[in-house]
Formats: sequence, C-alpha cells, structure tokens
Amino acid sequence: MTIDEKYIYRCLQLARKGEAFVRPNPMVGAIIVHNDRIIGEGYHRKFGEPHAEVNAINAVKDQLLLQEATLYVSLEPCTHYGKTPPCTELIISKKIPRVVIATMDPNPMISGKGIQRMQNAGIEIKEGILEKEAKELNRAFFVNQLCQRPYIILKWAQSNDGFIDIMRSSLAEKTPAKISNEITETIVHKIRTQVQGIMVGTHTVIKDNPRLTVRKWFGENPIRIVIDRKCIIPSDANIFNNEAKTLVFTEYPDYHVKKENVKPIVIDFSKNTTEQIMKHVYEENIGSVLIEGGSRMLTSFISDNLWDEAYIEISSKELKNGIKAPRIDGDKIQIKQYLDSFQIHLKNKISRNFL
Ligand code: AOF
Ligand code: ZN
Repeated sequence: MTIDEKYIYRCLQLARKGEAFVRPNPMVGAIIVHNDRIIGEGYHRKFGEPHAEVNAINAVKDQLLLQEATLYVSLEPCTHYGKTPPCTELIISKKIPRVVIATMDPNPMISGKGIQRMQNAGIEIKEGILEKEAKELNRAFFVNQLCQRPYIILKWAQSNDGFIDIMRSSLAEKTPAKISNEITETIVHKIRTQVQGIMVGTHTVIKDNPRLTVRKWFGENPIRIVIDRKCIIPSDANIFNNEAKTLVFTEYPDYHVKKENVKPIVIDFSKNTTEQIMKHVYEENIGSVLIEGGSRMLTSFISDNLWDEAYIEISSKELKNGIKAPRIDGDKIQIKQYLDSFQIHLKNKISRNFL
C-alpha cells in the first residue's frame, strides 16, 4: 500500500460513517496531511449539511499549516452552489497546494469541473487512488447520477429445489411457505435499513399482507412502494398503516385509500411499467429500492434488465413443487449465513471489499 492509498483508505473509512444519514447524497470522507501527519479529518455527516472537505479543513487547529498540506478526499470536490457552497473555492482560498482524489464525481454538474477548477488555480492534483473501492462504496450514487434512476436490489428466498412459494390458487389461502429462518430474516431487515424504498407487487400485498418495515434491526423504515392498478388492495392492508410512507402506482386518479402517508401516482399501464415506476420513484428522491417480490414483479425487472444487485436466499428446505423462483445471471458471490446461505448476484463487476 502506497502512502496515498493509506490516506485515501482513511477517507473511505470516514465516509462510511455517514452511511445512514447522507442518502441519496454520496458518502465522502476527507483528511488533511502535513509532513506525514494527519492534522484534520472530516466527513459528510448529513444530507444538506457541510461537505467532507469543509469539515476536515475546519478541524485543523493551525490553519496556516494548510498552505503546506495535502488534502485527501474520496470524491472530486464540488464546484457548484447546492445546499452548500463549492468546496473547490474553500480549498483554493486556504491555499492548499496538493489534492489527492479517489474518484471523479459522476454528477454531471461537477464531473471533471472540480479537478479543472483546482488545476487552473495552480493546485497539484492526483486522481484515481483506490478508485474501484470508492466507486463501490457509492455504487448507488453512481448509478443514480449516470442512469438517472434508483439503484435496484432484487431479493427473494427460494427453496433448495428452486421454488419461492407453494401454489396458492385463491387469494384466501394466506399462509405462504416458510422458506427463510430467523437469522436470514434478520439480515433482510438489515438490508431494508440500507435502502430508501422497498417495493412489492399487488398479489404479494394481498396474499402475505406484509408491513415492509424494519423490526429486527435498528434503522429507519424505507418508503413502501406498491402497484395497485385496479384498486384491489383492501384499505386496511398493513402496507397502508402509519409506520411508514407508501407510494401506490395505480390507474385511477381517485384512489380508494385516502391517508396522509399514502401517495397515489397514476401511470399508463399500456406502456412499460417498471421504467415508469422507477422514474417516478427517482423523482421522489428515492436513490435505492429493494424489490421483495413476488415472482412476477422480480421477473419483470430481470427481463427489463433493470437491476443492479440480487440477494437470493438459498434455503436448505425443499418444497417439491410450487411457484418457480426467477432465474438471474451476473457475477455470483456466495455468502454463508448460519443454517442457510445468501447468493449475491452483481450485474456490474465491482469489488465487494466493503461488504
Ligand atoms: C463534495 N464533498 O462531501 C459531498 C459532495 O446539495 P449539496 O450542496 O450537498 O451537493 C450535493 C452534491 O455534491 C452531490 O450530488 C455530489 O455531487 C456532491 N457531493 N461533494 O465535494 C462532499 N457529499
Ligand atoms: Zn463539496
């Protein structure tokens, strides 16, 4: 590991501290190094609050040392007036002579311009240190900025013989097959804390009546997203309870559930629904979505090639028959949990150093 890598690694560690609070902004960490000594460090703590560079610079007691120091930062410093003023101008005004950056900012408003602005001011720039890791850390933000859509994670549990549920012919048969166990269920709740939205199809709501909240882990409830084209979900379904907000995609402007936490959005069901829904969801500032079923919904995201990661729980149980689990390609990583295992499929080959 080179010296620059060592310090960028520290920036990535700091960045992670903002994980639950900065979404959909990126996690960013920064440190100031003078004569091979860290004299200040900071990270982006909360959405809308000062950026990492500002916090790191403010943490330096002797501000004159900045004129002989290197700023290390895990994302290209910004040049725009957003919720906070541009970091580049602060860096230039403090006369910091050298800046080392892990990766450029994919935000089209900033991308490349931050580096250019600092180079024009005579600052020495080094870029691309632990770039893969930095992109991996903010993979949701990169997808958001480059594709203008949420980061999409598919999740399902399947039996050892490849079924996700028994056949339940009528909606009255309400007991789904038990595939997960206590431990894997807990892990799923942890995953729920890491996304901003959670989505299921109409029949999953009617058959399983899920709450889609976080109960087995500490963290915020994601916004619940459901399709109810023909207004057939009962208004007392758990998905509409007051525990979280719910977005409903429907055909009828006069949706039958009228509650403050329930927002109906009308879409055109004669066109591709997954793309329309993801566009609206992104406009609601939801940067990542966990798709939890059922099989039809998962399959449509897979066939539309609209996904980034898939968590598949492979149970040791057998069901013999039932509803076939979706099939998916992509780089496969196997994670052994106690009793059962998760497979993680990744569409893009990115490292999993931070998993
Ligand atoms: C940085 N350092 O720590 C972060 C940056 O609305 P604002 O003002 O918070 O700006 C958000 C954008 O700034 C965000 O989309 C991303 O491009 C960049 N984030 N930039 O220099 C930071 N968090
Ligand atoms: Zn900034």
